Formats: sequence, C-alpha cells, structure tokens
Amino acid sequence: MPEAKRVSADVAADEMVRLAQERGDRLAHDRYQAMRPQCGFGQLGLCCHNCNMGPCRIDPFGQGTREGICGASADVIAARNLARRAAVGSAAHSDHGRSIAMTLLETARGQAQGYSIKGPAKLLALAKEWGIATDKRSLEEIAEEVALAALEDFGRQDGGLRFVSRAPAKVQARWESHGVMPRGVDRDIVGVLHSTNMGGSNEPYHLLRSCVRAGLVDGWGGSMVATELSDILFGEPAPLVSEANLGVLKEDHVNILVHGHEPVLSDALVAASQTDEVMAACEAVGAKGIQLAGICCTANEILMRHGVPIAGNLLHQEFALVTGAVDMMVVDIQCIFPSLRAVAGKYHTKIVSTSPKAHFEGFTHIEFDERRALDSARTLLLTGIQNFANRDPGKVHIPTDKSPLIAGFTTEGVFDHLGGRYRPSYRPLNNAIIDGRIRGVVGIVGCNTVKITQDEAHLTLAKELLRHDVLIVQTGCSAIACGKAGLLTPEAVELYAGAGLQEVCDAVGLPPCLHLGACVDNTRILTACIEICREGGLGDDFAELPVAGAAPEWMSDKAIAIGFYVVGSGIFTVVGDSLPIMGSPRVADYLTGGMEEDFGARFAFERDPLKAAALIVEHLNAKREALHLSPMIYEPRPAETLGKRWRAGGVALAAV
Ligand code: SF4
Ligand code: MSK
Repeated sequence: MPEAKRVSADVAADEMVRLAQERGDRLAHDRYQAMRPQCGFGQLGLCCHNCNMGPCRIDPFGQGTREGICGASADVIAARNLARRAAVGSAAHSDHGRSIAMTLLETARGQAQGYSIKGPAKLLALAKEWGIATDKRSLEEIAEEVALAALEDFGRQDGGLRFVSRAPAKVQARWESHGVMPRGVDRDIVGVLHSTNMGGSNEPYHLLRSCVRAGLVDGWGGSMVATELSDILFGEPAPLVSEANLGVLKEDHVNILVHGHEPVLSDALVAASQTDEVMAACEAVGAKGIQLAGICCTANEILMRHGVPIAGNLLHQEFALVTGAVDMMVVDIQCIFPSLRAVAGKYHTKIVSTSPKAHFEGFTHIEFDERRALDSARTLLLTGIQNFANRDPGKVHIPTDKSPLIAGFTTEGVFDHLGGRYRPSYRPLNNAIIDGRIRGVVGIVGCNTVKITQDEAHLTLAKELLRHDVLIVQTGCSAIACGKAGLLTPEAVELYAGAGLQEVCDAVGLPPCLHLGACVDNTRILTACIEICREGGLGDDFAELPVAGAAPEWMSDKAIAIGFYVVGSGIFTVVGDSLPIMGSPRVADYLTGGMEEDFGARFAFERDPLKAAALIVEHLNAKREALHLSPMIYEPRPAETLGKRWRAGGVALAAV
C-alpha cells in the first residue's frame, strides 16, 4: 500500500492493488503519491494562466503577490477559474445530450442502423409537453420533430430553454432576477467562457453567477435532453436485478468492458453481443460466451436498461485490467484514464477508443458510426473475441467479490413503487415525509478520487443518512459504490435503515438507496423534486423541500457543473473536498453562505462523511420545522446496530 490508509473500501479493489504491487503495475494511487505534495496554488484556485503574461499566482498568506500582472485579484482568479471548470463540465454533459438528440433524429429518419423508438410513452409525453402534434402521426414523425426541437435549444439565442418551464415558478423567478436564466446551451457555455477571457469579466460575483448559469444550462438543458431522449431512444428503465464488482468477469468467457458515458455505443454493443455470429466466434476461440460488463456511467446506462452487470466505478478501470481477464476495453468519452495504455501493456488487453471526440495515444482507434451502429459494434466485438486467444492464463486473477443490486428507477417509474399499483403518485412519499417516517430525500452522486479511500465516503455517508430515515437516490460512480456494497438491495433496509424508512421500504419492497442512472441522469433528481412540489404539502419551491445533495468523492468538472445546477435550483449540497476557491475567502463565503439569499441554497464543504451527514440531517430538520411538519416518529437508529438485522422499535435481532 502506498500509505497506511486503505486504497479502497472495496475488498476486490484491495485485492487488485496488492496484486498490482506484486507485479509492479503502476496505478492511479502510485501516481498520486508521486505527485505529492500537489500544487497549493492550484488547490486554492490562485493560479491563473489565462493569458501569456502569466502564469500568475497569488500568495494566499497575503505577504507576496496580491494581484496578477493585469491586476486581477485572488477573488477574480478563483471565481474565473471556477467558471471555466463549470463551463467545461456543462459542455461535456451537453455534448453528450447533443449526440443523443442527433441519434434520435437519424433514427427517426431511418438513417441509424439498429436503433428504434423504444420509449414511445416518453416520446408522446414530451411531444405533448412541447406542443408537438401527435394525432395521426407515426412515432418516427413525432420523434423527428422532438429531436429537432431539442437541438434548437442548443443553438437558441434567447427566450429560455424548453425544460426551464418545468421548474417551479419561484425558482424561475430567482433565476430571472439574478440574470442567470438559461437561454441556449451553446450560447451560454460560450458566453461563460468568453467572460473568463483575459480582460473579460473581472467582478467576482458576476463570475460566480456565470458559474450558476453554466450549471443551469447543463441540468435544465444538455443533461435533461440526454436523459429524456435516451429514454425515448433506448427505452425507459424499469427496476431489474443485476450484479456489481470485478467478480462479474468470467474466466471461461470473452470479457469485454465498456467504459465512458454515451449509451449510443454501449447499447449497440449489447444488441450485437446477442447474435449467433458472436456466439459462434466465441466458440471458435474456445470461450463459452461473451461477458459484457461496464465501468463508470456507460455501465449505469446498460445496467438500467439491459441488466448488464457492472465491473466497477472510476478507479476500477485500472483494477479491472489487473485481473488479466479483460480481452478488450471499449471506451468512448469522459473519465477515461490515458494510463490504460500502460496498464493494459502489461497484459493482453486491447484498449479501443471509438469516439470522434476523444482519441488516446496508444489506444487502437476504431471509430463508432451510429449510422452503421450494428456493423460497428459487430466489428468491435469480433476484435475483442479474437484477442481471447492472447490471454495469459498465468496472469488471470478474478476476485470473487460481487454484490446483487436493483437498478433502473426513474422519476416516473418510482411512482409505481411509492404509490403502489392503485395509487401511482408521489402522495405516499410526500405523506411519509409529512408524517415523520421519512426525514427527507438526499441525492448522493459523483465520482471516486484517489485522495481518499475509494467508496468509503459514499458508503459512510449513505449508511449514516439511512439510519436517520433519509431515503437516498443515487447516480454515477456513487451508485456503483453503493451497489458493490449491497446498499441497492431490499435486504439493506433491515441492515441500515431507521425504523420509519424501514416501514416505508418494506411496505413497497424498495431498496433504501435508489439507483437513478448515470451522471447525466441527475436530472431525474430534479424532476423527482418537481413531482414532490406538484403533489403538494411540502412547499412549492425546491428551497422549501427537505431534500439535499452530496458529492463526497467528486473529481470531475462535470461535478462542478452539477453542483451549480443543484444549488442554483435551490437544493443544499455538501461536497467532500472543497471546490478550488479556498484562496478567496470572499468567494468561499458566497458559495457557502451568501448564495442562499440569491438562489435559495448554498454549498457546504466537508470531507468527513459523518460530519457531512450531520450537516444534511440538520438541514433536513430545519426544512421540516419551517414547513411545520410532524416530528419524526422514531428516534434515529443507533449507530451500533448498522450492518445488523434490526427492526422498527430498535430491537437488534441478530448480528450478521
Ligand atoms: Fe496573470 Fe491576469 Fe494574465 Fe491571469 S489574466 S495570467 S492574472 S496577467
Ligand atoms: S463516471 S463524472 S467519475 S460519476 Fe460519470 Fe463517475 Fe464522476 Fe465520471
């Protein structure tokens, strides 16, 4: 181990780290140790290289340089750097949304091989919402107009994004009064980047409002387009059972991993993997079949729609290669380590990049063409199958660890569970909150980081909130962390949930942590909040709801954009490592305080997941009190009963 603390809370990951050390493989943790100490100016947000007179850096102790060569202050530099990162994160999600809209358009026009409209109910609902005629029209005709309407929002110059009208009136009013109403995806992202050009905006609060706008065009624009149109194109997810962790790999199968984000590729690979030709090719190389599994968010996409198992979250992209059993890893875009080339170089694994948006030195590039999706997917799979013969059995070591999970909840689908067959509405959820069985709802989302023990913050935070009767919704690598640890199963209710939450989950057979998809699907959390407001009894503004967000192990710029659209929409959010602005007390004060007055919510920065949970519980209690809700029916579950079978009333039945 590089240091005394564990690299991961996941035993399969630990096993791979030990093996990698024996074999001399260098993984992200080793590179992190070599990088330490990391640049303090960068961590504090005080380094600027926005023009070639720099780079400039501000002395955080106020003794050396207090301004950049152009005169920019620490406040401006920190806020400007943050705005750039928020814009990049927003661009990543939004360009993903654009790809889905383009593929839907091509599908509607019969130009995309192998795709069809698999979510007709969602298509008709969205057409109705957008005033698109559906009478006597084919699904393809409607889909074409819906796709074009969605694409219009990317190039829109003014007038507001279509999805903005979904937001509660009070939330929209705040956006309007603070000048951050999202107008057009491309326009606003370009606008934020322009403001950060040298000699552009030099007023920290204006730059911080730019951060909010960059976030809002993501959450209420690009990401929402990605989620809604993916449901139309690939089908609305429904709860299903699958498994997660490296133990899903099979020694006698061709193991092909998909890693990245856009389901356009991964969905086609799933379809192509089920053909007789692929089976015959596996047999020809001596394999019993093909095992497809996912890493990161593309894993979540094909998990929730097809039940394809998950091999792991962000840091597992390297651990998976150390098993020596991965015949090919197919990547598209976002969260892909260029180090895969070096790690795979020790094994037989072929790493294939497929996206025109992301090429990697040393990866084999086979460009994926959605107009010939099945042919492209077939070529990729046959490439992986052929590589099975190059596997070195002496290097194969697959951990046995894997956990069952339930995935595939959506804003709409969760109705059926919470409301039951005869009351498909959010009424029972709202009532459970109002009556004091459920304290509130919290989204735990986001990445892994090498800076702390992998998954530990996600798991500790989730368990601590569950014992306080908090219903948890999850996406991204956080959902995978909890999936690997068994929290996405109904059995987790008895092991971790407080008595009130236990009653609700047991009544409808729900896990206490609900898997809502990939990182773009955080918009499902926004739409669930819309439904809670609509149902009534808990306020008509996100800022009034007993809800919160958390990203305890964030690392990506996408997480910054998400944070800004969640907080900018009125939802209190706790992030683990602080945002890189701590060199500017004014910026930090605004984000963790003043922002609440303007946008109804604020950030909190807290690395300790138990303290983060305490902040969230305190926030939920304050919102409950402001709404004059009933006191909680039960005391929080005692911490010492976590992980043991336990019933409402606080009786520990048996240690597990
Ligand atoms: Fe330095 Fe100003 Fe140029 Fe930034 S924009 S590098 S602070 S001179
Ligand atoms: S993959 S953005 S590490 S959640 Fe979406 Fe995971 Fe974060 Fe990438």
